Order: sequence, then C-alpha cells, then structure tokens
Amino acid sequence: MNEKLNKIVSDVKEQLALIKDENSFRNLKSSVLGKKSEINDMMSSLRDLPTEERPRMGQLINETKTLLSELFNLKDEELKSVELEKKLSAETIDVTLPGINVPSGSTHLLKNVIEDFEQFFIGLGYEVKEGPEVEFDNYNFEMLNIGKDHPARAMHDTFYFNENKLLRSHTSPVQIRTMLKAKGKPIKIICPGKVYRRDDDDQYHSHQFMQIEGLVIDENITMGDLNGTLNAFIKYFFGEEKEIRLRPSYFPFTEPSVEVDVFDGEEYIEILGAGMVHPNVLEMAGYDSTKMQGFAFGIGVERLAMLKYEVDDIRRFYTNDVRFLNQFKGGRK
Ligand code: 2NL
Repeated sequence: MNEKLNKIVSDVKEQLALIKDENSFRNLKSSVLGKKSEINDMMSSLRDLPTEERPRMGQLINETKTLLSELFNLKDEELKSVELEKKLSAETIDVTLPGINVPSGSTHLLKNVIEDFEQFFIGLGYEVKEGPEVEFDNYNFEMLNIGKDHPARAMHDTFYFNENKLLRSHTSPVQIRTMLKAKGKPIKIICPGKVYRRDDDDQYHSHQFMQIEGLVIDENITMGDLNGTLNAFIKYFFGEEKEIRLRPSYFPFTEPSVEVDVFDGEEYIEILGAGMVHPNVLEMAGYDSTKMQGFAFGIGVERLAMLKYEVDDIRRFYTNDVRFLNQFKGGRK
C-alpha cells in the first residue's frame, strides 16, 4: 500500500510538470483527489484491513492526500501567475506616446449671439417665441399696417410664392400670431429667426439673415420703458460704458418710431429700430389701443455680431471656414 501511495505521488508530480492550462489541471486534480480516484478507493478499502492496521494506514493515506493537495495548490499558483504575466504583457500601455487629437465642434457665433440675447431678456421675464418662415402676406404686411400699395413693400424686396404666400421679410408675423392668440392679454416676447429679403448688393447684405424682434404689450407702457429696456440691453451686450441715443425715424408698424444708435467713443453707430406699437396694429390684433400700449424693436443678428466681434463681411457667417469659426469657440461672450 505504501508503494502504491508513493507511485501515485510520483505520477502526479510527473503529470503536473507537463500541464500548461487550467483545463487539464482541473481534470487531473479531480481524477487524483475526486470521488472516483484511486486514493479514495484505498480509503474505502481500509475496512478490509485488520483493525490494528487501520489507524496507521488511514493516517498514511491522509498524509498523502495532504501532500497531493499541496502539489496541486503550488501548480495552481504557478498557472495563475503565468496567466497574469501574459495578460500584463498584452495590455502594456505606452504612456509616453503622443495622444490623438480629437477635433471638437462648437456652436456657431450667430447662435451664441442669439443665446446671449435670449439670456438677457429671459432674465427680464420675456418668453422666446418662434414661428413659420413661409408666411401669409396678411401676417407679414397687412396686419403690420403695411397695405398693398405701401412704399415699405418695395423696401422689403420680398420673395413671393404667390399673391398670399411669401418668405417672411421680418419676424413680426410671429408677434402678430402671438397677439392674436393672447386675445387682448399682456405680452412680453422676443422672436428670433431667419428672414428673407431680395437684397444681397454688398458684403453687409444677404438674401437670408437673422433677426430678433421684441414686443411688450400691457397697460401704461411708454417710450420710457422702451428706452430703459434697450439701454440695459446695450450695456449688457456691449459693456457698461456704452450710451445709446434714440433718433426719430419711421416704420409703418410703430408710432412714434426711433432708430437706436450706440456711441462707441467716436461716433454713433445705428444698431436697431424700435418704437411704440401703432394703434392700427394693436386694433387689428384685437387690442383696445386706448387701454393697452406696447413697444417693439427689431435688430439684425448678423449686424449685432459684426459690430461686437468686428467681423467685416456678412458672408463669413455662412461659408463655414473653420479658421473663422474657431475664433469664437467657447460659448457666449
Ligand atoms: C429694424 C426695425 C422694427 C418692429 C421692428 C414690430 C412688430 C410688431 C409691432 C410693431 Cl408685431 N413693431 N416690430 C418695430 C420697430 C422696428 O425693426 O430695423 N429691424 C432690423
């Protein structure tokens, strides 16, 4: 029996030396130490031995089992460390290699200007409203006090689909739609969006550009409210030291109408148009012009961006030259 045990041990040693993978390791272990192993059979056959021999042989078998377990444990550790070595060398990262530069996009300068604008007016309690770019002649002109034979129609150089349908030449129709929905209630909105006009004569004009209009309607709204609001905006957008000047002007949809200029330290630069909403416009949109008043303004987004960021050609906004666009990366302001 002793010899048999020695033979098992030396066989196991020999076989373990040859094993290189987890699978054959497990197979060998279960065949040597498992239920159906030779050593287990020897344990069972102890009962056939004379009583006085049993303890000695039992101890011998158990010692052999312990020895075998140790041999397997050693091999197990060896296999695991070989495996780990393999993994580590396969996953080596050279942290000294130069990184890959992933180019990132950013929002467009005009988008940033619009968001900056919205931020200011949202802070004053205005809502942002948008509407269709294909409009009815009625909403784009008639309801803004611009009749069929009004000279302002020629000034707008509008793109028509047919007699009643056109590409909006300003965002005012969004305000008309909002007024009609409000049914005589107060309104405080700004309306940013694309507008279309048939003039692209020079580097300051494009057939498509962007505009933001603002409209406030309530009781007791005055030119003082308009002046204060625009003053605060100009200081927010261009800097605390900037001053504005209101100059008399004419728009069919406002009375009185003003042109707003900003003083840049040397000269006054025209920046936007504004005025008190014309009583005809209020009445057509369902307001009692003896009880409610309003102010409105319209501002060109490209013009605002060109002045603030010293851009010399409006086409730079649309031609997507990343060398130009990248100068304005990083969001608002
Ligand atoms: C300009 C001038 C302006 C308005 C737009 C407006 C809208 C309604 C009623 C009254 Cl619904 N007025 N909008 C008023 C004054 C001027 O725009 O030169 N924009 C670039």
